[in-house]
Order: sequence, then structure tokens, then C-alpha cells
Amino acid sequence: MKTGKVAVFIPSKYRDFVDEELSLVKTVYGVVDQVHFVKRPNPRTYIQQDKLKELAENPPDKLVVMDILRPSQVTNILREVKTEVVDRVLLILEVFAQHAGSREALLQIELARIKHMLPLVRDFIRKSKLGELAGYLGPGRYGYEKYYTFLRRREGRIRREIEEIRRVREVRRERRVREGVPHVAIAGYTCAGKTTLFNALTGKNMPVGPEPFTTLSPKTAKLDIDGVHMVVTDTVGFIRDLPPEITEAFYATLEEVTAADLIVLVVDSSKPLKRVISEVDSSLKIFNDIGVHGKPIIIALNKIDLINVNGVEELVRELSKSAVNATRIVPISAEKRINLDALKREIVGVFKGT
Ligand SMILES: Nc1nc2c(ncn2[C@@H]2O[C@H](COP(=O)(O)OP(=O)(O)O)[C@@H](O)[C@H]2O)c(=O)[nH]1
Ligand SMILES: [Mg+2]
Repeated sequence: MKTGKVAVFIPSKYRDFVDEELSLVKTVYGVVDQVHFVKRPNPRTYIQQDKLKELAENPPDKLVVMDILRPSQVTNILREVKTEVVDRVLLILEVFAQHAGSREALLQIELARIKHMLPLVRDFIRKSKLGELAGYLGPGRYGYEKYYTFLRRREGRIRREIEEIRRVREVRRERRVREGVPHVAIAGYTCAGKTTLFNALTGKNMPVGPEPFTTLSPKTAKLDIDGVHMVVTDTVGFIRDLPPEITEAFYATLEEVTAADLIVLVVDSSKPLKRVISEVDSSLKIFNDIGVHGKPIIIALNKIDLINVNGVEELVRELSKSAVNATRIVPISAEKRINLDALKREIVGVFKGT
């Protein structure tokens, strides 16, 4: 989705992960026009007063704060800058929505969004009664009170539907597991290069449309290697410091990984060795948490164009020590298309049983 000007505020705690934070924003809005760092968040407005004054004169179309905002902080920002305010929770939920491959995932995402919005709408109502913000950012002609009631009802309906889906879930999963064509899930942290690899592997292939794959994520495409047909999904990334209130939505979105026959774990090998290893470890832990047991995993050590040969060898050595048994490791560069044939051979090897 392309939008107008996007201003992003990043707290100092994410200083080492700026690329990843910005990549989340770009995933949703396509662009980032301004980046500001916030050293000490202002308790009232999060963003510092002088900055708000500046923005008020030339408001961006989106004001994204990569932290969790309190409802009063959102309303206080809105009082100064008339624009859409999106915090880290809402932004990540948008990322999830782009990757959601099932009705349940979409419902979990909407539920999380409503739960996050309700206190905000309540704060609007309270402040509108005091005569502030009246008529501004209203959800149309209905007003906040009606909107609040609407959200509460919707919340109830969603909860009931999720329960219903869970009751029939086991049946559905069984149906979906063996549709004949193997399913490869590309997983990994934000910014590892999942989408780049997905595009490099599947080229301009159209998203998979007709049955039996309509239940899968929109980010799914066909892939043929050596005459073996498969489908590949660009799954939602693992996100550092995931807000706890959206874990359920995250797990529901990750269902694509549970449904896969093979996982390609993409890792950014250009980061410091320790970080690469701890990312692989925590990725494998997440697989475990979502009930992935005994599935083949290939680790694609991406971005090797950025490191030297010794670095690659050292990484492979270290990872072979720590990563679980059944994994294979293939150094690649998705962007520079280095060693992709070797990766394809490993992938097809899993399904040919070699
Ligand atoms: N140098 C280099 N950069 C890469 C490579 N693969 C991806 N990137 C860059 O890494 C960033 C994140 O890539 P993306 O595919 O969006 O990551 P995702 O969040 O895992 O989907 C982008 O700026 C890519 O251009 C690679 O092999 N080498
Ligand atoms: Mg991506």
C-alpha cells in the first residue's frame, strides 16, 4: 500500500534494530520519509513538545511510533498534530494481516486490534465530553459512543466465531495437510531477506489462486524444481520484542509454518556471529512452541555477499554445533542470486528423499 508522507519515531531501546523497525513500517506503507529517535519519551505526548510543534506545521500523512502508546498519549498527540497516529502494536497487526492465511488468523488479528482500540475510543469519548477533539477524527457521522458499542459487539461476535472455528479445526487441518503438493514455508526474522528469497525463487509466478490452496496465505506461489511441483509461502516474520498482547494473533498467523512440509529458515548472516546464532536458536524455539516437530528445516544463511569466505565458514561451523540435527545449512545471497541452485537442490532433495 502506498501512502503519503510517513514519519517514524523510534525509541532508543531499538537503536541496534533500526533496520528491522523500519522494515516493518515499509512492509505496511511502502515508504518511510522521516525517521526521528526518541531518547526519553514524554509521559504526556511520548514525542517531545518541540518536535510536535514542528510536525503541527507540516503534518505527515501517518505518524508511526514504534512503541506502545497509552490512549492518553495518542489523544494528546492528536491534539497537536492532525494526522493518523499508528503505534507499534497497530503497525505489527497490519504486517500480520498481510500474511494471514486463514479465517482464524484474520479474526485473531481483528480481535487484537479491537482490544487495543477500545481504551483509545473510551479516552476519545471522555475528552470529547470535555469539549476537546470534538468532531475530529470521528469515525464518520456515528460518533465515538456508537463506534464503541459497535466495537464491543464485534468483539463478542469474533470471540464466538473463533471458538466455533477451533471446534472444527482438527478436521480442517487434516484435510489441508495432504493435498498432494508439498508446501515450503520461508520463515525467519524481519529483514532476514525472506521476501527477497521468495521473489527470487518464485519469480513472477502469480499468487496461487484456485483450490486447493485458497486457504493458504496470500503470499503463496507455485514453484517447480526439476519437475517437482510445490508451493512456497513467504510467512510472517518473527518480530523482536513482540508486544505480549498480540502473541495469539502472531501464532495464528504463523499457522502457515505448522502446515508446511519443509521450513526454509532465512538468517541474515551479515550480523555479528553471536546474534546470528541466538536468532537461529530462538527461531527453532518458536518452531517448537508452535508444535513443529520433526519437520525438515533448511537454514539459508543469507546476505553472504556482505561477508567474507572465512566468515561464512565460521558461521556454518558454529551453527552445525548448535542447531538441531536434521537441519542443513546453505549459504546464499537472495539479492545477488548467489548459490540459489544449491538451495533448490536441497529443497527438492527433501521431497525426492535424497
Ligand atoms: N546485501 C544483501 N541484502 C539483501 C539480501 N537479501 C535481502 N537483502 C536486503 O535486506 C532487506 C530486507 O529484505 P526483505 O526480503 O524485505 O526481508 P524480510 O523482512 O525477511 O522479508 C532489503 O533491503 C533487501 O534488499 C542479500 O542477499 N544481500
Ligand atoms: Mg518480508
